[in-house]
Amino acid sequence: MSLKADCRSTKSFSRREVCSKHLVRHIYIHPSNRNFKVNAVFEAKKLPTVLTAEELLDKAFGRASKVGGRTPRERALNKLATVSNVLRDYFNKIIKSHPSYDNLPEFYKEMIDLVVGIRRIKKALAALNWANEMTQKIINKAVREIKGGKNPVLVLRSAYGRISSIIEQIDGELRFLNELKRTLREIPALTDEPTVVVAGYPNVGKSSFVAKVSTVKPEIASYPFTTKSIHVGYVEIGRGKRIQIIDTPGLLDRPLEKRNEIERKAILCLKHVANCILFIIDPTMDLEPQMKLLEEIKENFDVPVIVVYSKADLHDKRDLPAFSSVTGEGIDDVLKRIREVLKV
Ligand SMILES: Nc1nc2c(ncn2[C@@H]2O[C@H](COP(=O)(O)OP(=O)(O)OP(=O)(O)O)[C@@H](O)[C@H]2O)c(=O)[nH]1
Ligand SMILES: [Mg+2]
Repeated sequence: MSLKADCRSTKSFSRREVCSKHLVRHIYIHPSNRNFKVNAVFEAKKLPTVLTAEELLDKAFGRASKVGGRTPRERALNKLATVSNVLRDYFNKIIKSHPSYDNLPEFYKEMIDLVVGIRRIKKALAALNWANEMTQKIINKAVREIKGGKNPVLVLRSAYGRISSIIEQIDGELRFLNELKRTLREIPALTDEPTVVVAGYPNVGKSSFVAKVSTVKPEIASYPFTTKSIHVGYVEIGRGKRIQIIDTPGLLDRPLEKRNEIERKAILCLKHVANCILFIIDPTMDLEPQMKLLEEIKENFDVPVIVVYSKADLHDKRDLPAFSSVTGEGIDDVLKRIREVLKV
Protein backbone atom coordinates (compact mmCIF):
# COMPACT_ATOMS: atom_id res chain seq x y z
CA MET A 1 0.00 0.00 0.00
CA SER A 2 1.31 3.46 -0.83
CA LEU A 3 2.10 5.84 1.99
CA LYS A 4 -0.70 8.10 0.95
CA ALA A 5 -3.23 5.27 0.90
CA ASP A 6 -1.81 4.20 4.23
CA CYS A 7 -2.43 7.65 5.70
CA ARG A 8 -5.92 7.78 4.35
CA SER A 9 -6.88 4.43 5.75
CA THR A 10 -5.93 5.54 9.26
CA LYS A 11 -9.23 7.05 10.31
CA SER A 12 -7.98 8.55 13.55
CA PHE A 13 -4.86 9.81 11.86
CA SER A 14 -3.58 12.84 13.66
CA ARG A 15 -1.10 15.42 12.54
CA ARG A 16 1.51 14.43 15.05
CA GLU A 17 1.40 10.71 14.41
CA VAL A 18 4.33 9.37 12.53
CA CYS A 19 3.36 7.93 9.22
CA SER A 20 6.64 8.18 7.38
CA LYS A 21 9.95 9.88 7.73
CA HIS A 22 8.76 12.67 5.47
CA LEU A 23 6.46 14.49 7.78
CA VAL A 24 4.59 16.32 5.06
CA ARG A 25 2.44 13.23 5.19
CA HIS A 26 1.53 13.93 8.76
CA ILE A 27 -0.51 16.83 7.68
CA TYR A 28 -2.49 14.94 5.11
CA ILE A 29 -6.07 15.95 5.51
CA HIS A 30 -9.14 14.82 3.69
CA PRO A 31 -10.31 17.33 1.04
CA SER A 32 -13.69 17.62 2.73
CA ASN A 33 -11.97 19.52 5.51
CA ARG A 34 -10.70 22.10 3.07
CA ASN A 35 -13.96 23.97 2.78
CA PHE A 36 -14.05 27.55 3.84
CA LYS A 37 -17.01 29.37 5.21
CA VAL A 38 -16.77 33.09 4.60
CA ASN A 39 -18.78 33.88 7.69
CA ALA A 40 -16.25 32.07 9.83
CA VAL A 41 -13.39 34.28 8.75
CA PHE A 42 -10.98 35.51 11.37
CA GLU A 43 -9.96 39.15 11.15
CA ALA A 44 -7.24 40.27 13.51
CA LYS A 45 -7.86 43.90 12.67
CA LYS A 46 -11.16 43.64 14.52
CA LEU A 47 -9.38 42.89 17.78
CA PRO A 48 -9.35 45.97 20.01
CA THR A 49 -6.31 47.87 21.16
CA VAL A 50 -5.49 46.84 24.72
CA LEU A 51 -4.39 49.30 27.40
CA THR A 52 -1.37 48.69 29.61
CA ALA A 53 -1.90 48.25 33.35
CA GLU A 54 -0.96 51.86 33.97
CA GLU A 55 -3.30 53.17 31.29
CA LEU A 56 -6.16 51.01 32.53
CA LEU A 57 -5.68 52.18 36.12
CA ASP A 58 -5.54 55.80 34.93
CA LYS A 59 -8.78 55.24 33.06
CA ALA A 60 -10.61 53.66 36.01
CA PHE A 61 -9.28 55.93 38.79
CA GLY A 62 -9.46 58.99 36.54
CA ARG A 63 -13.13 58.36 35.86
CA ALA A 64 -13.74 57.77 39.57
CA SER A 65 -11.94 60.98 40.53
CA LYS A 66 -14.65 62.94 38.75
CA VAL A 67 -17.40 61.35 40.81
CA GLY A 68 -18.65 63.25 43.86
CA GLY A 69 -21.12 62.74 46.70
CA ARG A 70 -22.60 64.63 49.61
CA THR A 71 -20.65 62.79 52.29
CA PRO A 72 -17.25 61.02 52.35
CA ARG A 73 -19.15 57.73 52.65
CA GLU A 74 -21.29 58.44 49.58
CA ARG A 75 -18.29 59.72 47.63
CA ALA A 76 -16.27 56.57 48.37
CA LEU A 77 -19.18 54.32 47.39
CA ASN A 78 -19.72 56.22 44.15
CA LYS A 79 -16.04 56.02 43.30
CA LEU A 80 -15.99 52.28 43.95
CA ALA A 81 -19.06 51.80 41.76
CA THR A 82 -17.36 53.72 38.95
CA VAL A 83 -14.10 51.75 39.19
CA SER A 84 -16.13 48.55 39.27
CA ASN A 85 -18.05 49.48 36.11
CA VAL A 86 -15.03 50.70 34.17
CA LEU A 87 -12.95 47.61 34.93
CA ARG A 88 -15.75 45.10 34.40
CA ASP A 89 -16.82 46.67 31.10
CA TYR A 90 -13.24 46.88 29.94
CA PHE A 91 -12.31 43.28 30.76
CA ASN A 92 -15.54 41.97 29.28
CA LYS A 93 -15.03 43.96 26.10
CA ILE A 94 -11.52 42.59 25.59
CA ILE A 95 -12.43 39.01 26.42
CA LYS A 96 -15.54 39.05 24.20
CA SER A 97 -13.64 40.54 21.29
CA HIS A 98 -11.76 37.27 20.87
CA PRO A 99 -13.32 34.45 18.90
CA SER A 100 -13.73 30.96 20.25
CA TYR A 101 -10.36 29.78 18.99
CA ASP A 102 -11.28 26.12 19.14
CA ASN A 103 -14.23 26.68 16.81
CA LEU A 104 -12.39 28.58 14.10
CA PRO A 105 -11.89 26.90 10.72
CA GLU A 106 -8.84 24.65 10.78
CA PHE A 107 -6.75 27.01 8.66
CA TYR A 108 -7.04 29.88 11.13
CA LYS A 109 -6.74 27.62 14.13
CA GLU A 110 -3.49 26.11 12.92
CA MET A 111 -2.18 29.38 11.61
CA ILE A 112 -2.80 31.21 14.91
CA ASP A 113 -1.31 28.29 16.75
CA LEU A 114 1.76 28.47 14.55
CA VAL A 115 2.22 32.23 14.79
CA VAL A 116 1.51 32.75 18.52
CA GLY A 117 0.02 29.64 20.08
CA ILE A 118 -3.63 29.35 21.02
CA ARG A 119 -2.74 28.19 24.53
CA ARG A 120 -0.76 31.38 25.02
CA ILE A 121 -3.76 33.49 24.03
CA LYS A 122 -6.06 31.51 26.30
CA LYS A 123 -3.62 32.02 29.17
CA ALA A 124 -3.74 35.79 28.67
CA LEU A 125 -7.53 35.85 28.47
CA ALA A 126 -7.73 33.70 31.60
CA ALA A 127 -5.50 36.22 33.38
CA LEU A 128 -7.91 39.01 32.45
CA ASN A 129 -10.80 36.95 33.71
CA TRP A 130 -8.96 36.38 36.96
CA ALA A 131 -8.20 40.09 37.36
CA ASN A 132 -11.83 40.89 36.61
CA GLU A 133 -13.05 38.59 39.37
CA MET A 134 -10.41 39.68 41.85
CA THR A 135 -11.04 43.40 41.40
CA GLN A 136 -14.79 42.93 41.75
CA LYS A 137 -14.23 40.95 44.97
CA ILE A 138 -12.02 43.71 46.36
CA ILE A 139 -14.63 46.32 45.48
CA ASN A 140 -17.52 44.32 46.95
CA LYS A 141 -15.59 43.81 50.16
CA ALA A 142 -14.76 47.52 50.39
CA VAL A 143 -18.42 48.43 49.84
CA ARG A 144 -19.45 46.05 52.64
CA GLU A 145 -16.85 47.55 54.96
CA ILE A 146 -17.96 51.11 54.26
CA LYS A 147 -21.58 50.16 54.72
CA GLY A 148 -20.55 48.43 57.94
CA GLY A 149 -19.24 51.73 59.28
CA LYS A 150 -15.52 51.63 58.55
CA ASN A 151 -13.67 54.81 57.62
CA PRO A 152 -14.57 55.32 53.92
CA VAL A 153 -11.40 57.22 53.07
CA LEU A 154 -9.14 54.51 54.50
CA VAL A 155 -11.15 51.68 52.96
CA LEU A 156 -11.10 53.37 49.55
CA ARG A 157 -7.36 53.96 49.72
CA SER A 158 -6.73 50.35 50.65
CA ALA A 159 -9.05 49.08 47.88
CA TYR A 160 -7.29 51.26 45.31
CA GLY A 161 -3.95 49.84 46.40
CA ARG A 162 -5.12 46.25 46.08
CA ILE A 163 -6.79 46.88 42.72
CA SER A 164 -3.58 48.47 41.42
CA SER A 165 -1.59 45.49 42.55
CA ILE A 166 -3.91 43.04 40.74
CA ILE A 167 -3.93 45.02 37.50
CA GLU A 168 -0.16 45.48 37.59
CA GLN A 169 0.21 41.71 37.90
CA ILE A 170 -1.44 41.26 34.51
CA ASP A 171 0.49 44.01 32.76
CA GLY A 172 2.47 41.46 30.74
CA GLU A 173 -0.73 39.76 29.59
CA LEU A 174 -2.32 43.08 28.61
CA ARG A 175 0.77 43.99 26.60
CA PHE A 176 0.79 40.54 25.00
CA LEU A 177 -2.86 40.93 23.93
CA ASN A 178 -2.13 44.33 22.45
CA GLU A 179 0.85 42.97 20.52
CA LEU A 180 -1.27 40.02 19.40
CA LYS A 181 -3.37 42.24 17.20
CA ARG A 182 -0.26 43.26 15.29
CA THR A 183 1.13 39.72 15.15
CA LEU A 184 -2.09 38.17 13.90
CA ARG A 185 -2.57 40.81 11.25
CA GLU A 186 -0.32 38.86 8.95
CA ILE A 187 -3.01 36.18 8.73
CA PRO A 188 -5.18 37.28 5.86
CA ALA A 189 -8.93 37.07 5.76
CA LEU A 190 -9.68 34.56 3.05
CA THR A 191 -12.86 34.11 1.09
CA ASP A 192 -14.33 30.91 -0.26
CA GLU A 193 -13.75 31.92 -3.87
CA PRO A 194 -11.95 29.39 -6.12
CA THR A 195 -8.40 29.42 -4.83
CA VAL A 196 -5.05 28.71 -6.39
CA VAL A 197 -2.09 28.45 -4.05
CA VAL A 198 1.27 29.25 -5.62
CA ALA A 199 4.05 27.05 -4.30
CA GLY A 200 7.61 26.12 -5.11
CA TYR A 201 11.21 26.42 -4.02
CA PRO A 202 12.41 29.73 -2.60
CA ASN A 203 13.33 32.39 -5.15
CA VAL A 204 11.69 30.71 -8.17
CA GLY A 205 9.47 33.72 -8.92
CA LYS A 206 6.22 32.96 -7.06
CA SER A 207 5.68 36.49 -5.78
CA SER A 208 6.62 37.97 -9.15
CA PHE A 209 3.89 35.90 -10.80
CA VAL A 210 1.28 36.78 -8.16
CA ALA A 211 2.18 40.47 -8.42
CA LYS A 212 1.90 40.32 -12.19
CA VAL A 213 -1.56 38.75 -12.33
CA SER A 214 -3.35 39.98 -9.21
CA THR A 215 -4.24 42.85 -6.94
CA VAL A 216 -1.61 42.10 -4.31
CA LYS A 217 1.95 43.34 -4.54
CA PRO A 218 4.13 41.11 -2.39
CA GLU A 219 7.78 41.90 -1.82
CA ILE A 220 10.09 40.55 -4.51
CA ALA A 221 13.81 40.10 -4.02
CA SER A 222 16.69 38.02 -5.25
CA TYR A 223 17.21 36.12 -2.00
CA PRO A 224 15.38 33.05 -0.72
CA PHE A 225 12.56 33.36 1.83
CA THR A 226 11.71 36.90 0.80
CA THR A 227 8.08 36.02 1.40
CA LYS A 228 7.66 35.27 5.09
CA SER A 229 3.93 35.09 5.36
CA ILE A 230 1.06 34.45 3.02
CA HIS A 231 -0.32 37.11 0.71
CA VAL A 232 -3.70 37.00 -0.89
CA GLY A 233 -4.61 38.63 -4.14
CA TYR A 234 -7.51 38.40 -6.55
CA VAL A 235 -7.58 37.92 -10.29
CA GLU A 236 -10.66 39.43 -11.95
CA ILE A 237 -11.99 36.99 -14.51
CA GLY A 238 -15.02 38.96 -15.72
CA ARG A 239 -18.73 38.94 -14.88
CA GLY A 240 -17.87 39.95 -11.33
CA LYS A 241 -16.03 36.68 -10.75
CA ARG A 242 -12.62 36.38 -9.21
CA ILE A 243 -9.97 33.80 -8.45
CA GLN A 244 -8.29 34.00 -5.09
CA ILE A 245 -4.54 33.62 -5.53
CA ILE A 246 -2.24 32.97 -2.61
CA ASP A 247 1.47 33.68 -2.63
CA THR A 248 3.25 31.47 -0.14
CA PRO A 249 6.75 31.37 1.29
CA GLY A 250 9.19 29.11 -0.55
CA LEU A 251 9.47 25.48 0.49
CA LEU A 252 12.63 23.41 0.66
CA ASP A 253 12.63 19.70 0.09
CA ARG A 254 12.76 18.49 3.65
CA PRO A 255 10.59 16.76 6.25
CA LEU A 256 7.99 18.81 8.10
CA GLU A 257 9.73 18.58 11.44
CA LYS A 258 12.70 20.35 9.87
CA ARG A 259 10.57 23.00 8.24
CA ASN A 260 10.77 26.46 9.71
CA GLU A 261 7.76 28.48 10.78
CA ILE A 262 7.77 30.38 7.50
CA GLU A 263 7.55 27.18 5.45
CA ARG A 264 4.82 25.81 7.68
CA LYS A 265 2.60 28.70 6.73
CA ALA A 266 2.84 27.63 3.10
CA ILE A 267 2.01 24.06 4.08
CA LEU A 268 -1.13 25.24 5.91
CA CYS A 269 -2.34 26.98 2.75
CA LEU A 270 -1.76 23.90 0.66
CA LYS A 271 -3.47 21.77 3.27
CA HIS A 272 -6.55 23.84 3.97
CA VAL A 273 -7.14 26.44 1.30
CA ALA A 274 -5.97 25.23 -2.10
CA ASN A 275 -8.50 24.16 -4.70
CA CYS A 276 -5.56 23.89 -7.03
CA ILE A 277 -1.81 24.33 -6.68
CA LEU A 278 0.37 26.22 -9.13
CA PHE A 279 3.81 24.69 -8.69
CA ILE A 280 6.50 26.92 -10.13
CA ILE A 281 9.85 25.49 -11.17
CA ASP A 282 12.81 27.72 -11.96
CA PRO A 283 14.90 25.70 -14.44
CA THR A 284 17.85 28.04 -14.00
CA MET A 285 18.24 26.61 -10.49
CA ASP A 286 19.08 23.03 -9.43
CA LEU A 287 16.15 20.94 -10.69
CA GLU A 288 16.51 17.85 -8.54
CA PRO A 289 15.33 19.24 -5.18
CA GLN A 290 12.53 21.11 -6.93
CA MET A 291 11.30 17.89 -8.57
CA LYS A 292 11.49 16.07 -5.25
CA LEU A 293 9.43 18.80 -3.61
CA LEU A 294 6.91 18.58 -6.46
CA GLU A 295 6.54 14.84 -5.93
CA GLU A 296 5.99 15.39 -2.22
CA ILE A 297 3.31 17.93 -2.92
CA LYS A 298 1.55 15.83 -5.53
CA GLU A 299 1.58 12.90 -3.19
CA ASN A 300 0.31 14.69 -0.13
CA PHE A 301 -2.25 17.20 -1.24
CA ASP A 302 -5.27 15.87 -2.98
CA VAL A 303 -5.87 18.76 -5.38
CA PRO A 304 -4.83 19.28 -8.99
CA VAL A 305 -1.26 20.52 -9.39
CA ILE A 306 -0.34 22.69 -12.38
CA VAL A 307 3.40 22.62 -13.03
CA VAL A 308 5.08 25.45 -14.91
CA TYR A 309 8.50 26.93 -15.56
CA SER A 310 9.25 30.50 -14.52
CA LYS A 311 11.81 32.95 -15.89
CA ALA A 312 11.16 31.95 -19.53
CA ASP A 313 13.26 34.95 -20.59
CA LEU A 314 16.34 33.24 -19.16
CA HIS A 315 16.10 29.72 -20.67
CA ASP A 316 14.68 27.68 -23.56
CA LYS A 317 13.14 24.77 -21.68
CA ARG A 318 9.63 24.29 -23.00
CA ASP A 319 8.72 20.73 -22.06
CA LEU A 320 6.34 22.34 -19.54
CA PRO A 321 4.37 25.59 -19.98
CA ALA A 322 6.82 28.42 -19.37
CA PHE A 323 6.17 32.04 -18.42
CA SER A 324 8.16 35.13 -17.67
CA SER A 325 7.05 37.76 -15.21
CA VAL A 326 9.57 40.10 -16.81
CA THR A 327 8.43 39.90 -20.46
CA GLY A 328 4.88 38.67 -19.81
CA GLU A 329 5.41 35.67 -22.10
CA GLY A 330 3.17 32.72 -21.23
CA ILE A 331 1.37 34.46 -18.36
CA ASP A 332 -2.04 34.32 -20.07
CA ASP A 333 -1.62 30.63 -20.83
CA VAL A 334 -0.89 29.89 -17.18
CA LEU A 335 -3.98 31.84 -16.11
CA LYS A 336 -6.05 30.00 -18.70
CA ARG A 337 -4.83 26.68 -17.37
CA ILE A 338 -5.69 27.73 -13.80
CA ARG A 339 -9.22 28.68 -14.90
CA GLU A 340 -9.65 25.35 -16.67
CA VAL A 341 -8.59 23.45 -13.60
CA LEU A 342 -10.72 25.56 -11.26
CA LYS A 343 -13.59 25.37 -13.76
CA VAL A 344 -14.24 29.10 -13.67
N1 LIG B 1 14.66 37.21 -15.36
C1 LIG B 1 13.61 36.97 -14.56
N2 LIG B 1 13.73 37.13 -13.24
C2 LIG B 1 12.65 36.86 -12.46
C3 LIG B 1 11.42 36.43 -13.00
N3 LIG B 1 10.54 36.24 -11.99
C4 LIG B 1 11.20 36.54 -10.87
N4 LIG B 1 12.47 36.91 -11.13
C5 LIG B 1 13.50 37.31 -10.16
O1 LIG B 1 13.74 36.20 -9.28
C6 LIG B 1 13.98 36.64 -7.96
C7 LIG B 1 12.98 35.98 -7.02
O2 LIG B 1 11.67 36.41 -7.34
P1 LIG B 1 10.49 36.31 -6.28
O3 LIG B 1 9.24 36.58 -7.06
O4 LIG B 1 10.77 37.12 -5.07
O5 LIG B 1 10.59 34.76 -5.91
P2 LIG B 1 9.79 33.94 -4.81
O6 LIG B 1 9.59 32.57 -5.36
O7 LIG B 1 8.57 34.66 -4.42
O8 LIG B 1 10.84 33.91 -3.63
P3 LIG B 1 10.60 33.60 -2.05
O9 LIG B 1 9.51 34.50 -1.58
O10 LIG B 1 11.90 33.94 -1.44
O11 LIG B 1 10.26 32.15 -1.97
C8 LIG B 1 13.84 38.17 -8.01
O12 LIG B 1 15.13 38.72 -8.12
C9 LIG B 1 13.02 38.42 -9.25
O13 LIG B 1 13.27 39.68 -9.81
C10 LIG B 1 11.33 36.28 -14.44
O14 LIG B 1 10.31 35.91 -15.02
N5 LIG B 1 12.46 36.55 -15.15
MG1 LIG C 1 8.01 35.34 -2.58
